Amino acid sequence: MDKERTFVMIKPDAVQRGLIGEIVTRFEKKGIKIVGMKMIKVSRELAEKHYGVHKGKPFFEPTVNYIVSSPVVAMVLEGVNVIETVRKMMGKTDPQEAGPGTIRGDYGQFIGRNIIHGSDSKETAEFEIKLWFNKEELCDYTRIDEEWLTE
Ligand code: IDP
Ligand code: MG
Repeated sequence: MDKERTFVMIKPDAVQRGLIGEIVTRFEKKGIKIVGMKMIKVSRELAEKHYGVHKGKPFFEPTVNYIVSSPVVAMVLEGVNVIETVRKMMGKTDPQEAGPGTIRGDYGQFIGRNIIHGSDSKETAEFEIKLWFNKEELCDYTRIDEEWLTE
């Protein structure tokens, strides 16, 4: 089983509402490995690059304004099928539609303040990890519970 990496961002509303720990804990307890993590005040340039695929859409400017409004926690997570697993754990983009038990479903109410970002494909993950992290900021290591995660 091949491991992959994904980019996750705990967005400004979640940082402001004291949800960093709750969210990180969910990934840790699932057995997903954190290989990079930092808090940053995002520049407009970085936010615009990150949401570049949405340029021209009505929510582009508001979303960039949201992301630069307060610090975020950026993370790289590693695991088998982690991109899809994280998307499932996050729930649908609109917290009103995200199911209970998902991060957006449990902690958010409105699409413009939806708590968390996670890469949506292998290609996006590769692009976003490179955009947000230097190689030296990512750690290769073994977690002691790894052998107990699989048969
Ligand atoms: P995703 O974050 O689930 O991948 P995308 O459609 O890629 O969803 O949208 C990127 C982000 O833009 C969303 O997470 C949300 O913060 C914001 N966004 C998307 N659609 C809307 C909208 O209709 N109103 C306000 N913000 C939106
Ligand atoms: Mg997206």
